[in-house]
Amino acid sequence: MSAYDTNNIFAKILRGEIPSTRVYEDADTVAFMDVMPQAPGHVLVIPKAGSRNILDADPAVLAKTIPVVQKIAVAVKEAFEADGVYVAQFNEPAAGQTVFHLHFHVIPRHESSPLKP
Ligand code: DGP
Repeated sequence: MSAYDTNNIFAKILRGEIPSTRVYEDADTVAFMDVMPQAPGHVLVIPKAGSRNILDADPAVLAKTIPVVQKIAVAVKEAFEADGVYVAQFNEPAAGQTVFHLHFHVIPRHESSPLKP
């Protein structure tokens, strides 16, 4: 596994070098809208601490990030009047990861447009 690259897109978003639509921020975590949403309301939750993905993440960072994932999931479910919320997280290219800063996808889902298997 490669080392964490401080020039990844999400690190640039954290530093304010690339614009983003932030919907949440605290001392350790940021959430912003995905520019390629899989559904309206698709939010990405990232820790400010740099790790490539969950495989090299500090468990203490994960412990601070997951409650924010929950908070965002509850918020998008309400805001988008969703029937459910999809939470996903990919690690390494073989698993579909394209941006190499740990992130969680939070996507509201509706019965009228269920996820395809
Ligand atoms: P993943 O496959 O899990 O690594 O997903 C990366 C996500 O990041 C993908 O849904 C698109 C999103 N994304 C890529 N570039 C940008 C960007 O510059 N800004 C924002 N807000 N999202 C981005």
